[in-house]
Amino acid sequence: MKIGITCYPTYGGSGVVATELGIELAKKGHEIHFISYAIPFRLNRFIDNVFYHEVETGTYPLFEFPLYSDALAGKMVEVMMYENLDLIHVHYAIPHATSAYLAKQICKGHQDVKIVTTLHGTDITLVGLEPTYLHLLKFGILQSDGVTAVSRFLKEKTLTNYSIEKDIEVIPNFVDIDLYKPEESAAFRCRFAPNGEKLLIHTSNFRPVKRVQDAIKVFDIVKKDIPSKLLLIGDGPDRSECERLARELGIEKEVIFLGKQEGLAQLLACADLFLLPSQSESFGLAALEAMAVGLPVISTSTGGLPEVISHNHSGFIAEIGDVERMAKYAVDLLTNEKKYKIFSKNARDTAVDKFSATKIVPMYEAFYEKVTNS
Ligand code: GMT
Repeated sequence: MKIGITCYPTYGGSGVVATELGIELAKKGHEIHFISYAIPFRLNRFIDNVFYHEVETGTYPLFEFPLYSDALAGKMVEVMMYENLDLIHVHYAIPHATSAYLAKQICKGHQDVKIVTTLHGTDITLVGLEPTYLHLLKFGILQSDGVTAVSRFLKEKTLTNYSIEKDIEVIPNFVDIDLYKPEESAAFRCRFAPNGEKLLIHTSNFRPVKRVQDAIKVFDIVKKDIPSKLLLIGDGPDRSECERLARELGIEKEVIFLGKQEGLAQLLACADLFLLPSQSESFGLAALEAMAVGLPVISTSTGGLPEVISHNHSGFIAEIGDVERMAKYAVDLLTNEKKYKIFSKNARDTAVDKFSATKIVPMYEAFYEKVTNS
């Protein structure tokens, strides 16, 4: 098939999923056209069957704000027509679904391009609920030829929050299990934990919804019992506050802020435990990537996380904000080698058995077939 893919190309799970999906589909012989305002950050090399079309917003004295949705629709029209797309798959509904709808209408008569929209998270749980976007979001979903959600939780939220009657297929996120894999002697481990300390890790975009401060509070309790370090990867609005908190708690030497990093798999492989204390999380791709490396995850019970992490099996789940309990779980695992090894294996096995590209990509292909034949 000839497939267009639109996503947010910068840091963020939806862009990662969209890019990895495009790469996997290209490997299987599909022709993939990414349409976005920047090259998706995991598309950092030449890949056969993959093309990239940049959306230029341009400027004009009248336009105080860039006209991104229109520019995107315009670029979609070009790619739909000149590359003869069968389908366009947009990731994160706002504003991608409505831009795709507009492009499809313009192309009508020339060709029938199907629209698939994948709902990822705050497009449904936060941004879409704002009065400015609510009607657009609902329209974009209803006008899509096929809609998928990354978890059962997100599907239910969509149907109830927006009183929508629409078939939504749950297709979970996936991970490259050959890239994200356990490593016996992880390269940088002794750089971060030179004296054999345990290494806790968290990766995110440091938005308030991630509650990164809770990861620091959990670590502060854990380190009183166990010599350990906390590795924080990523950047965003809460970073300064997190650095301040680490200084206030007097643990700034043990909390290592690495900022944005590319070689995430290697860094995860250095660690022992992944912390994800989020306020809201429709899936938790970061947790899945950690599990694939063999890290048990300690998370909150929010959103789709319980669909990824099994409590007392591949990790532990606590209430949002219950840092004491999360710390207790962490200490429990880090002081019981036998239990830790079982959890670590369960985490890797879950990623391989339920969330590998081999399992999930064919689900998208089957969905595309269904949509194009409807
Ligand atoms: O929805 C967002 O806040 C952004 C989005 C993204 O682009 O990173 O994250 C969501 O999509 C990811 C990929 O499907 C999920 O793993 C995240 O759980 C989800 N984030 C939230 O629900 C907060």
